[in-house]
Amino acid sequence: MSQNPVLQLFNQAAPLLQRYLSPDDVQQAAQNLTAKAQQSSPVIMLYGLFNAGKSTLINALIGDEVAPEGSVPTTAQVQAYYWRGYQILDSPGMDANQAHSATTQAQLLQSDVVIMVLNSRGATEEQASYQGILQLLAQGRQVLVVINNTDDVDVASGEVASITDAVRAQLVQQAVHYPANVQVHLYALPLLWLNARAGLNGKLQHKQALLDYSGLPVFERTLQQAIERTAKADLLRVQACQLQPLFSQALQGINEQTQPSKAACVAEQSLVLQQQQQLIQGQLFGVIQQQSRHLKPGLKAALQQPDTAEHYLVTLSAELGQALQRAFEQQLAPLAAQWEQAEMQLQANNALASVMPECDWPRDADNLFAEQGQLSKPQVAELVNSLSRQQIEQALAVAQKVLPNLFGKMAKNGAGPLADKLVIMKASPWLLVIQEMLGGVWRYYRSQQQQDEQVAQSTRYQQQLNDVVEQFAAQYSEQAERAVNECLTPIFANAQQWLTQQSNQQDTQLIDDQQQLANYQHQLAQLAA
Ligand SMILES: Nc1nc2c(ncn2[C@@H]2O[C@H](COP(=O)(O)OP(=O)(O)OP(=O)(O)O)[C@@H](O)[C@H]2O)c(=O)[nH]1
Ligand SMILES: [Mg+2]
Repeated sequence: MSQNPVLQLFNQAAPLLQRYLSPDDVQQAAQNLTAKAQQSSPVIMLYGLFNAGKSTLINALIGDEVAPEGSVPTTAQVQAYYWRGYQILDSPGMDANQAHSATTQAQLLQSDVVIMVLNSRGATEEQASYQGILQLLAQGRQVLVVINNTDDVDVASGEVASITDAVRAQLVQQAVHYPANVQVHLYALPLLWLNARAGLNGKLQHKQALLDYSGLPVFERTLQQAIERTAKADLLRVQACQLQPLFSQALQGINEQTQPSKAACVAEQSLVLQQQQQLIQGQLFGVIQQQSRHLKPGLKAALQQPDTAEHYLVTLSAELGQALQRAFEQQLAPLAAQWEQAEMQLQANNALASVMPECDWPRDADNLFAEQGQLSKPQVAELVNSLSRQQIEQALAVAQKVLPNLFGKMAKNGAGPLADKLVIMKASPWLLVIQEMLGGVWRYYRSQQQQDEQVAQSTRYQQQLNDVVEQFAAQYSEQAERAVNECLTPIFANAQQWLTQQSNQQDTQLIDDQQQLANYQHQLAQLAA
């Protein structure tokens, strides 16, 4: 059995087929092939609508009333008989009922010579039978068409010839929808008239004239020839033909998962991420600009009231930081939902298992997607905390450059210790940066005041105070925007990178399978040729 090259090829391809087809389909094909590989002579099957006379024809061939006949749907399952040593199968009418037709179709795949029985009364209108015939021819199967029951037609007026011509014309007309080889097979297709009942009676009553009239002897010769044409090599070829749709189906399954649908899906998600990043950034920058505008009058008033200034600065810094955090939180919530949706879409596409990047940020994906997609405070804090020491140092360096007066003192001590402090505390770097900056403003103001009490009351000092407030507002905007970017960029960059990685990984596997399957398909086509 393992010598059978079709079976061998199938066994090789089976693990791959299973990845893209239902287990039932693959198992069914395996069973059919194994059964077929064990068979040494062709199987003949009678096929057609109910009441066509299939069972009567079996009886006529055998010369005995072995198969039950009837004017209602009679044959309920495929039944095997023997004619000249060959297995001949009677089948339920293909239109009888769903269960019966399913049995018939399954058995049809296993048969090598198919006798399509048409009832002379409706022969010119049997669309389903024509389709069946053309499909069988497309599979390279031996087919004989029988128009049965001459009792119902007017032989003398030439009705036999006109029905035959009409049936053949219908077949030729519909064959244009099938591969070119079908039309070639069609010209050689035997289309015979028969009176099965007369044939049976002729045999039973030993009446040669009746037998000759029935057309049975001609039919039997034609059948014998068809069987002889079905050599062993043909049996193998039929098996290979039967397997071809299964391979094509699997290849289609792979194609569905690869370009363009999956690539389009990944590209779509990538675009969604980009848009989301821009949107969130824009919203947060809006918040920052608003904050920066509003803080100026209060800050200026506060710096002129030494008693309450310190308290005001602490409150202001906390409020600014918290407002920004809230905005960030609000903006990230839809993002979480978006990612969840992206994940679902990609899963539906069977391409990716999960869209959450396995990266440092966010460190805990499950936490990020807490119930109802809401972000909790600690989760946002974690995002914010991811500002690196380097990033904080950069922020301080900028602050020193833009506000040399405010951060002049710090320059002497060096930015390092302050950065260390921020990194260690990490409760909320934005808050701390803001506090530190406001502290700088405060320290500057105090030192100016101590150096020259009079100057503090002067116009020049008022001017300086304005400058400080303006500078602080500008510096705050720049710092906060930078912090927002530094938080958002890695989140999105990681998500994008992860998407690409997953997509490439999947593609490699799919492309390998695709090539392998195409290779198997080529081998199968050679066996089917
Ligand atoms: N007069 C005449 N009657 C026929 C002929 N062939 C079949 N019949 C009758 O037509 C009826 C249906 O025949 P069956 O052989 O049972 O038809 P079938 O195709 O097997 O039908 P199902 O098993 O139901 O699918 C029976 O009553 C047969 O006796 C024929 O050539 N001449
Ligand atoms: Mg029957």
